[in-house]
Amino acid sequence: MYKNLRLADNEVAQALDLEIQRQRHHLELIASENYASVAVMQAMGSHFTNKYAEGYPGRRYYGGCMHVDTLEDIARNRAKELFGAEHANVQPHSGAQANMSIYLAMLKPRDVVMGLDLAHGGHLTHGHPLNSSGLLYDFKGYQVKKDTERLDMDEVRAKAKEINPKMIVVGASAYPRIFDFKAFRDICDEVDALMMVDMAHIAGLVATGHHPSPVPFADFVTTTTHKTLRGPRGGLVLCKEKYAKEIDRAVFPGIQGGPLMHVIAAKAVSFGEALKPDFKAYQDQVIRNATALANSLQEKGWRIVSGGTDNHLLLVDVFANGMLGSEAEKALDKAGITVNKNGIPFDPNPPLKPSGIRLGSPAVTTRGLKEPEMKQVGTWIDEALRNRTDEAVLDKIYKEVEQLTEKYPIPE
Ligand code: DSN
Repeated sequence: MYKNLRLADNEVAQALDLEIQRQRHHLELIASENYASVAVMQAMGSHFTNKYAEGYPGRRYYGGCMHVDTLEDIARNRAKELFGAEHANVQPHSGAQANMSIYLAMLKPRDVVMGLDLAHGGHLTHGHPLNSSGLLYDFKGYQVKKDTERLDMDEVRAKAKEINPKMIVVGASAYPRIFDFKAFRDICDEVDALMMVDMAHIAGLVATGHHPSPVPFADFVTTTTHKTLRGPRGGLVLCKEKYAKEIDRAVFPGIQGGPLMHVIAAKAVSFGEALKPDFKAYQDQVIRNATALANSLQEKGWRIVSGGTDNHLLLVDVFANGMLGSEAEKALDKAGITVNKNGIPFDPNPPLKPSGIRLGSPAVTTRGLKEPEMKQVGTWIDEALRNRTDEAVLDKIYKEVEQLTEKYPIPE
């Protein structure tokens, strides 16, 4: 696929070769990553790269937009069909920009907004003090309950009544349970707040009905397109038709200039893939695999935050077994298993040396792993973490991981 790049620029090609080797031979358990199909990657590396197209189909600031107009309409229509949405904007370059466009369209600086605390599974763009969301708006965090490590809707309601937000942001980067979107809608109605759902992590599961959809309940839904949805890196906004003009204006010219038409092409391809029946089977396996991994680790004495998972990810409290998430991440890297350290709710440790690791099944499921292999992955994780300073054990696991990955190729 990259023959011409190799001829043109060997330095970059060599870095790419090494990355392809890494992707082939490591087990990718980062919950927000996936392997896009060759068709998605080809669309992203296509001649659409060359076109400027500020504006929207039929209303561009440049000539020569007839074919990108067709393309953007295909992408918007597929996104609407996939999620049953009234309006779609496929131009956000990322999830962060998708979120920012909603805030820009609907809020004024210092407006009060509620979002799930980052330390409880939320996201930087849901009000972290160093992110523009936290700098511009007065975000108040809500949290999971200490004993269950799950959201308690009575607590969320009480908090909403206390602070009277203009908007409630729902969604997470590290929450392994189902969101009750109807309960959030009811609370928003009770306090007269707008409801925004950032479904980035679960978008693929929502597309196939494996997680309830926020679309009927929320005023605005944002997502990335590269996580469980398995498309190119990028963002997407869905909203009710009555907000379409304000949202489109916020994306362009509000926060972006020219759209990345090559990425929009790849989004269109991935939405087309997600509309096919085998995507449903894939999401089904994503959940089965996350559950199998959680069970395998639980059986070996690892504490899983909230007791398990309903979706594609799980949080393991490695501190309960005497190590930091950062130490666990490093040891697993040496064993060929890629994860990220992650805070857990009410974490006694700091963010760079937190108590947990986050594991996800989307990428390995794309490769074809099923429950028996996930059980084996759990065994390797257990062995690597218990022998985290023993290079010989980590090296032995690395070789076993490599053998397994040979049997499950990545798309290329
Ligand atoms: N940082 C991404 C994740 O890993 O969940 C979300 O932006």
